[in-house]
This record gives sequence, structure tokens and C-alpha cells, in this order.
Amino acid sequence: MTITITAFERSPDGGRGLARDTRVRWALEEVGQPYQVRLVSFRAMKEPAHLALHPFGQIPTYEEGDLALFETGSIVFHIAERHAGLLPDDANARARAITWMFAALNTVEPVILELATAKVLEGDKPWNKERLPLVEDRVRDRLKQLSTRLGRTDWLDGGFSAGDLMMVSVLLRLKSSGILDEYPNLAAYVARGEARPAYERAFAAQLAINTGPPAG
Ligand code: GTB
Repeated sequence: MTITITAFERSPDGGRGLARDTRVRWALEEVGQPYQVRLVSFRAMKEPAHLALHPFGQIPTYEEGDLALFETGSIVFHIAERHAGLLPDDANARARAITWMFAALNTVEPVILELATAKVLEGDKPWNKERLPLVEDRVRDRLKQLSTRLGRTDWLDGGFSAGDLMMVSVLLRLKSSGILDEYPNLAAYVARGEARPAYERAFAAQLAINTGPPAG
């Protein structure tokens, strides 16, 4: 069955791979599933046809036959459940890998998004100079804990899993901030994720869209 995802017609990040379609592309590449991409403009995202797929008018979405999904956690979990390569066979190891997916999305990503908001949307506010260090420290608190848990291992729990895919995807947003480099094992962890051939293919595919001639 053909898989179709949606992505920004032009990502505001200019192809740095930070828009969330990249993690879905990465998951599909890891399991070897071909997919098509429907590009949507910011305006089209808020129109009824897209809102029927995504109630919050965002990308990415995922369509496969009768199934339409939104939310990258759900999409990557769906891919990982149906195809070998992203979740271990052992039931307990599988449950732990899924736990790491949730940890990435519910415990680590929120502080990173708060930092992005503080920098991008609140940078001109008079109180930003006082708030930004507090937000940065909340990011550091989480990274320190994650760094301690990862220790000297390559991945969070045994072999690479959907938990790592999600955690690396979330941490990538910090690359330009310099904060990630304060935790060398986390910086190396992210670099390991980026070096996976499946990630490289996913990154290249989104880059081609964002640097090529305009769609249409
Ligand atoms: N929780 C949802 C999920 O995981 O699927 C969040 C989806 C989401 O935030 N989608 C964003 C979107 O559609 C794109 S990825 N935004 C448009 C809107 O809400 O109107 C977020 C994103 C956007 C831009 C950058 N960037 O330029 O660096 C990075 C990440």
C-alpha cells in the first residue's frame, strides 16, 4: 500500500532537517518502506482538506490506504510496530524502547521547544534577558540526566530503536545552540544517529525539496 506523508512546501529552517517530517522519513528509511510526499503550503495546512487529516493544521501527516495519522509519535510508533527494524522482539525490551519514545516527546522535547520559543518568538521582549537563562538551565537539567543515563553506551537501551530515533530527532533541534556540546556523550549520540544511512537518506530527501526549484 502506498504511504504518503506531508511536509512543508518550504521549511522555515531552509532544509536543516528540523521540521518533523524528517523523523517520519527517517523511520520509513530505517524499515525500508518507500513513501511519497505531498508538499503543503502554510495556507493549505489550515484549509479543510488538510484539517481533515490533521485537526491542528500541521505537518507531517501519514496516509496508508484507509488509515490517516497525525502526530509524529503515533506515526513513528505505527511504522515501528508494522515493520521490523525499529523495535526489539523481546517484549520487555520493546516496552522500554517505547518508553524512550515517550520520554523524548514528553520529557525532553518540551524544554527544547520552550527554548526555541524563548529565542525565536520572545527574543524582542524586555523580560527575555532574564527568562532565557532560566529556560536554558531547564534544558541543561534534562540533558544532564539524559547524559548520565546514556553514559558510555551507543544507544539508550541496547541496540538502536525507535526510542533513539525519537530522542536524536528531538536533540537535533539543539545543535545550533551549543548547549548539546556541553554534554560530549550526547553530542556523539546525536552524531551517531545522523551518521546512520537511513537518516542520511531522509535528510537528503528533505534538503532536496527545500533547496530545489519551487514546487508546482
Ligand atoms: N506534536 C506534533 C508532531 O509531533 O507531529 C507537532 C507538529 C508540528 O509542530 N508541526 C509543525 C507545523 O506544522 C512543523 S514541525 N507547524 C505549522 C503550524 O503549526 O502552523 C515544527 C518545526 C517548524 C519549523 C522549524 N524550523 O524552522 O526550525 C522546526 C520545527
